[in-house]
Amino acid sequence: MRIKTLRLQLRFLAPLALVFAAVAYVSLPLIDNLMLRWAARDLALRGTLVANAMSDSVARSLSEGDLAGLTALFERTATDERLLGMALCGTDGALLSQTARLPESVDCALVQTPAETPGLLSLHSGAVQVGRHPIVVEGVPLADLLVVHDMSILQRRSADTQGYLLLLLVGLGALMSLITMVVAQLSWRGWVAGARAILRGEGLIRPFDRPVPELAPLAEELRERLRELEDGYRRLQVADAPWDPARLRALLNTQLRGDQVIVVANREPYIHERTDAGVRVRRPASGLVTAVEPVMRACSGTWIAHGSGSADRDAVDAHDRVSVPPGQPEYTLRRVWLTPEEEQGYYYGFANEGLWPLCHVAHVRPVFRESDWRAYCEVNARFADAVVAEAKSDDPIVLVQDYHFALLPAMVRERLPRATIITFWHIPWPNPESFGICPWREALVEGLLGSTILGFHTPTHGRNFIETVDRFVEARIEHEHGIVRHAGHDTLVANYPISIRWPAQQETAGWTPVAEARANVRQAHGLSAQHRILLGVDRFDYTKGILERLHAFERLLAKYPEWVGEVSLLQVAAPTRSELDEYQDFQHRIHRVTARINARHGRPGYVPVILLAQHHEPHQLLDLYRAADVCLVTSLHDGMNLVCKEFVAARDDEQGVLVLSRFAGAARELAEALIVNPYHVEECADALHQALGMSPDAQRERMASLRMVVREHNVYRWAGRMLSDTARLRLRSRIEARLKES
Ligand code: GDG
Repeated sequence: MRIKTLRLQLRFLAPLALVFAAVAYVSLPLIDNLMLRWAARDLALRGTLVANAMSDSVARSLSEGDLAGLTALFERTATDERLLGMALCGTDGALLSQTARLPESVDCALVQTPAETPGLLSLHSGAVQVGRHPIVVEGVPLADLLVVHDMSILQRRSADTQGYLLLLLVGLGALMSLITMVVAQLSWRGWVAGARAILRGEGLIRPFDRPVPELAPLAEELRERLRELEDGYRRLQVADAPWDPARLRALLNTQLRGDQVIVVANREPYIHERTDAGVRVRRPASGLVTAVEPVMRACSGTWIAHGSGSADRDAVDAHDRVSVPPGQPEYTLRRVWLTPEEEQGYYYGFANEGLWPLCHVAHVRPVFRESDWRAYCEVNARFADAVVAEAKSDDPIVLVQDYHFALLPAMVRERLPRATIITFWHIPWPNPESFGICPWREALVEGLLGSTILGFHTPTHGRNFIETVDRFVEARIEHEHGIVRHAGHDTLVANYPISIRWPAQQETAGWTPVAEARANVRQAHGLSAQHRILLGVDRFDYTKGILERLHAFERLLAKYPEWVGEVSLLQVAAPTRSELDEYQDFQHRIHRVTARINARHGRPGYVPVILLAQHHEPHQLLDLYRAADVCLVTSLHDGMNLVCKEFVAARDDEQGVLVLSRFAGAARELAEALIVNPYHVEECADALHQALGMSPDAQRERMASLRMVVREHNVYRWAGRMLSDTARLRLRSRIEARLKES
């Protein structure tokens, strides 16, 4: 830092010194010349005075013919060290008298030379000056008095003066440079401190930060401009070119070139299971995995997850790593092992019995146990260890996924302060009143504030989070820009609606044609070719509104009996968290209600509700989506919901109707769906009736519009927007670091 400052100052001082040298070079001879001329004029005047004073004596001596007395007078007068001698010349040029020391070069012939300066005849070799002074008595010129001055004294003085002047100029220059340096140093420090404070988002108004008052208005202006630029940049992103894997890869290879990406998620994307037929690799039913996997493929990073499969340990190397996808490796999966107790406390307990119902506000009471909380803290710390171990530099990009890791961002931030931590909260964030019932609300919020970016699906969830921060922790909030400053660190709270991978053309070319899929699915369930299918695909979770869906369907059959025997509800309910009582109770209840509806409206050859409570392979789901007439998404509260987007993507025939809960994040984007309140049974039954009766043209119109939205708002856009913001913030912190260095 010191060397840089010195170099900077030298760069500034060198030209200043040059300017001073030039001034001295030009001005000294001029000053010298001027002073000589002044001195010559002075001497001429002095000569005139001497001549005037002597004119009477000269006249008398001449009239008396006393030339000897005149010479004696001249000798006395010429004792002055500056007078070299005197001579008296007649008007005819004859020498009448002279002092002994008169230089040889001076004689009365000079009297004939015309004078340029009155009284001044000439300067001889620069060393003497001769003054000619006529002696006039009563108007009659009698003679000319030559007074010879010694100029060498003047030249010596001039040299002395030059020396003093030079010294003065050097002294002045040095003084000015010193003052300039001090002023520059002070203002540079002030500017740097000011700029740093602005970039840190502190502004210049922190009382403990030595404010620079003169910079305050400028700082405000600067910050405002920066924010406007950033906002404009983000707005531009909304309307720009479509996102696809190539664009995402380009972003990673250019703006984030060489930066390591580490994902932390509870769920692993590939589970190795031991079966009778050997080890089998299973893909979990998870919206998160569906969304994050394509990003990892594009950037070849490391995914850290809980190794939950029975054959997981057999598949990893000595560092608990395995390359995935199996057979065509594109990125690394790093498994973290948990004991059954840890899994029980952290995953089933705190995350799924506590945070899940707390954030979904789905009328299931959250359970908070001290032991679960302890396990949650310990497991978060374990995963933070894994992140630090996997990091190849001190500033990796860490993508933290979901409510299982609320404490991890602050833990990683503490050990890798320069890391860019992007946390995505896949579920809703409730209002502060609801969140406030959690005994560890402050710790959770502070943990999340270790993130560089905290992402939610919708602006409402983000706003709820900021209000929660406002209510429970000490932080400075810039509402307009979604920035929270806590513990000297900024977190950008923003919304990034998640989505799915839009299928490529070569992929859709391999799909079973719709007519064939319709026929296959109907045949598999013993339904006639014309039978209508309402489809539900969910994890078997109480937040998904499966019970409300059954009630709506039951109401449809009661209110519009023409559909009885014509339409069935085919519900896929993938097993999930079945270890928990709440889930077991819920799943039993669904089975009971299903049985009741089937008993009430079913008849031989007609099963109103077909409940498929088992895991399905992705290609099976695809066939179901393509075979359905209506897809039902009736979540009571859902961060986004990917099933509705998968349904839309599957319908390249532009047929099929989507009925969508207004409480799913997806309802914000998919306005062409039939939007319903799942708690309103009558409204839902009417929507089902409307969907079943919708003409193919009306279906096409809505589906085409929905497809356009999902194609554009795909998962690459979700990741791309987050990573673009990441790149922007990393650039910003690099500039900030450079400023700190200077
Ligand atoms: C969370 C948020 C948010 C379902 N059954 C099977 C199966 N699935 C797949 C679906 C879909 C995924 O699971 C479910 O995604 P969702 O988005 O509906 O919901 P969550 O799992 O609750 O996910 C949610 C999501 O995170 C992403 O941020 O949208 O709001 O709650 O992809 O197709 N997949 C397979 N077999 C099944 O039986 N293979």
